[in-house]
Amino acid sequence: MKMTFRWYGDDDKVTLDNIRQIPGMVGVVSAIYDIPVGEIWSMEKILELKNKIELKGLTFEVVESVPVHEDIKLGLPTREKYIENYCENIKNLGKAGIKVVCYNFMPVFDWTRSILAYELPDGSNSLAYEKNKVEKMDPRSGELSLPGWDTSYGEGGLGGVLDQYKEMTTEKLWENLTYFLHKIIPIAEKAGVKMAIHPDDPPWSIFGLPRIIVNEASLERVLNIIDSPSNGLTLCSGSLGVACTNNLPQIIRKYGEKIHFAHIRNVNNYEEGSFSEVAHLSSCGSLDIVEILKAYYEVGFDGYLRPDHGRMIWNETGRPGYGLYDRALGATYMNGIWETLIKLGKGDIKND
Ligand code: CS2
Ligand code: MN
Repeated sequence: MKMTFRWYGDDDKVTLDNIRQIPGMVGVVSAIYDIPVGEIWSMEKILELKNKIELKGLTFEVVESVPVHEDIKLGLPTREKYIENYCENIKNLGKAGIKVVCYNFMPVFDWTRSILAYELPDGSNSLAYEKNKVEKMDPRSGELSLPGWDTSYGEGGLGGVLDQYKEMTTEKLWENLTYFLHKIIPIAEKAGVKMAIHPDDPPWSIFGLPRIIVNEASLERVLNIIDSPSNGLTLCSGSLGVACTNNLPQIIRKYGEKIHFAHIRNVNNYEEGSFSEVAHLSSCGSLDIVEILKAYYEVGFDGYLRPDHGRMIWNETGRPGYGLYDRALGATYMNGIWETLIKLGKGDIKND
């Protein structure tokens, strides 16, 4: 397991100097943020980012994310150009030594929450999703815009994109994903890059838009589209874990070799469909993080792992879900579990 940390580049309040001081941190997960979705990331920009990270003694081997242009998800004729550009990006990233590219196939919106600073009993705050509130929201009203979203909606604005999705069905979206994968996976194989699809967050349809990467059956389906080491998964415990029917340790044991990137986030599921994000410690939420890491250990996971969203604690302010302190605590907690699993496995710690 290689412990990594997400970094949003020079605009991030969390610095590379902060990150390198987290014990056991080996690498940074990042992306180029100032190039519009669908355009080509130049070799120059990629190498500049890589050098910046490596100068601090950290590796840069995972990109999260190379966003997929809406025209590809919509299956429009214009997708050809965007798929070509996507392939160029994969080639360039491969040349720069990137091993894993994370992406998602969610129509229009990335992760969705109803509140960015939900107060937890200990006075910290985190992202939360209140089913009743989301159901009443009108995405066209503009009342909702979350930091993870790309809001460059093109000429027709957000309303225009939503209109384009009016006829979209779950099956059609699967067809468009299949088409995309048939084009990009052979390129990724040649480039030595492993593609890793991130599950939909939350894993159910919102605002009438279909969502397809939601459970074990969808992971099976995506992997069956093309059997290749380059067609793999980002397994996000927090995204899948808000649906109580998703058994994470079971999924990890089943698809272990296809999981290239692990996101560990804990969530507190109140009622089906409403949750808040919490500290990584198992007892703080609904997920058993030890069981999850044990499953990774048992399948011999040697991919990349990162603490996913954390709370805001100790008066920190910044990008919701992506502060320094709580994610650093999460990484340290997980490193402790991992060290214990290794020592138990080697017989260095006796159970009696
Ligand atoms: C989120 C997403 O769960 C997460 O990691 O913060 O923004 C995620 O990075 C994208 O959906 C991956 O493409
Ligand atoms: Mn995630």
